[in-house]
Amino acid sequence: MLMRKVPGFVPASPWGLRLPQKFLFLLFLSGLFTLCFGALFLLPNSSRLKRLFLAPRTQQPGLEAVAQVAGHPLTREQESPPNPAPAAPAPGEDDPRSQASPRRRKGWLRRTRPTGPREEATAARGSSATALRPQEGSISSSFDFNAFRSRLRHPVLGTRADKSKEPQSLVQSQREKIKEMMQFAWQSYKRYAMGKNELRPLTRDGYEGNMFGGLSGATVIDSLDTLYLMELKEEFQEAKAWVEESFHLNVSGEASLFEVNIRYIGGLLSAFYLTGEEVFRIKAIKLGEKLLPAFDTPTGIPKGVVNFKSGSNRSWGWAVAGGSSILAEFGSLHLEFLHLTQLSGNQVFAEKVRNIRKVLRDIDKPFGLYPNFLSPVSGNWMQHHVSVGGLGDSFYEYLIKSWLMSAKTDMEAKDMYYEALEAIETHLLNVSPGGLTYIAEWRGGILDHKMGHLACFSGGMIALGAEDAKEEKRAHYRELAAQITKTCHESYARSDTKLGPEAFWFNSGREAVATQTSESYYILRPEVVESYMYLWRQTHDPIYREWGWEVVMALEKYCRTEAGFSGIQDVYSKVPDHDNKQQTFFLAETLKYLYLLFSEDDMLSLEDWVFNTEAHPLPVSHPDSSGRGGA
Ligand code: DMJ
Repeated sequence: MLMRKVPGFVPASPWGLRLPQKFLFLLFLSGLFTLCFGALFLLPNSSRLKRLFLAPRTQQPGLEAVAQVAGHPLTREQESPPNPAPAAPAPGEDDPRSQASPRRRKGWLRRTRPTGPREEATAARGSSATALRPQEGSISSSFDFNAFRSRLRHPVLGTRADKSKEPQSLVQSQREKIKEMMQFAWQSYKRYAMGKNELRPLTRDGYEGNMFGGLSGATVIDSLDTLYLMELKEEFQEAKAWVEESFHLNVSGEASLFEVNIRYIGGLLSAFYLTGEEVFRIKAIKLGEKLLPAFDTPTGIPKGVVNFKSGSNRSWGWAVAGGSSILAEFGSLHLEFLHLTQLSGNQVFAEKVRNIRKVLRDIDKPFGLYPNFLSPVSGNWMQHHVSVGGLGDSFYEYLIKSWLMSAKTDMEAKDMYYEALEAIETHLLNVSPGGLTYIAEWRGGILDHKMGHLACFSGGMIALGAEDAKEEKRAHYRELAAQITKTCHESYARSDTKLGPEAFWFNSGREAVATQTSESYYILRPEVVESYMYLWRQTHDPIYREWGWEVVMALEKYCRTEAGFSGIQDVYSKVPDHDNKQQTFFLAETLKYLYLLFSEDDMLSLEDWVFNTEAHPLPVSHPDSSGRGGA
């Protein structure tokens, strides 16, 4: 139909609307659109829609990284974990339980020596992009993995040329035996407890414990580098796949700052430095951020327990009426936290441990000794109990290792270590009537003539530090290290099982033996074989391999069960009463140190690596050709 123009007549639209009506209609439509769009932001968990609409802005990786570096470590997991169950997916994550478990990534050793930045970038994209969840995959780093690897003095796994005098076939078969033990420990764990923190070999199930704040898989993370080192390739891939797919940080329990640091962060950092796989770096940093609330105290000395949900902290109830932080705990963060800063670019980690160092350097020390309990509120010692065993041990270890890890530039750590060692020698060191050298415990000037199994790491530590002592002290420290290690061996040799008790005394004619049944247990601890390993590397005296082999035999005889290794209740009984626990440090430390004891010196050379207190290797910060340190 033809519409004829009639003056003064405004034609209606096809819907019969006139211009003012049209205008009103359009206004209404645009209002409706604005309302709907705005509502997207009010919907719960609208992040996916936001991403859809705002992709170019919110997905800039740089922005997130800036927030991290600026010391705003709030992660989504920290903000409000919606589900404390560790196996549940994080918000926005796909449920890994619904995915087929991919068996993949052959050729694992290829990544150990990336040939160039392009290969590294490709590998990082290829392996990690699939592995990392959206919110976990975006911590940028200026860390140059290839440059770091090129600064190492030795191939990571050594050149396989054992220079010892023993017949190669013997050493090789001993090493193979230890590898078989690791394989058995891992496979038993995998079969009965995969993803749980520890295996209970008698009941053939898993155990979570209460130290890790709801985090799972402590055995997996503690095992990664040992599996890698022993070239248990398939097992390493299983462990790595579990980290990629099932290691969730959205947990909300209470965790031990110390244990999470030495086992999880240490394990992840080592796995990263050994493989260059991004998944380990990212998860280590994210987990490090979750530990930061522990440091919110007036002195900056962290409390022992951090609540992953609320971000609150507290001291252990047993630590001097709940008011103290423990020397070995807050004193054993330095190595890992410096590496967290190196790998994240976030200075906050290094600042935290530098502050701890400052507090400890400046405080008055009774007779030059460091007591085990310090108030995180006042910064004063809370009790004059000094020990190189439990509660104190790894603080001393981290001083000498900080010096070594800094490529011998951290003079403060060096000075503090040798001063502390002098004080220990003057006030705690003793020789028993039977001629055994031991380090006693000190309670306000009174000595307990006992050594804990934990204190037996000190032989290795003193050996490690001997070389950099004043010249006139070097031989003395080497001898002291050998004597202490011999005493610890005696504590093994004097038991019926040839395994050592938790604590042994030097009283009333009985030496290097436990005096109470409550101290007669052995829980697969590493400290004695740790010292054998350091002493072997320093002296090549075959006695250390002999002693190490005695331990292997005893472990096989008394601790091996059908479904894994277990601690025993009484080292003085030939009928083993198993404690039903395969400790994570058995795989991280005991078996690793035994394996290294029967390996050539340049496998994880001490020129390139320091071991954290859970035996996770962390690299020395060798300077580059321009003289700049790697860390
Ligand atoms: C490990 O977790 C570490 O070695 C820590 O420093 C002390 N004790 C256990 C093993 O005995």
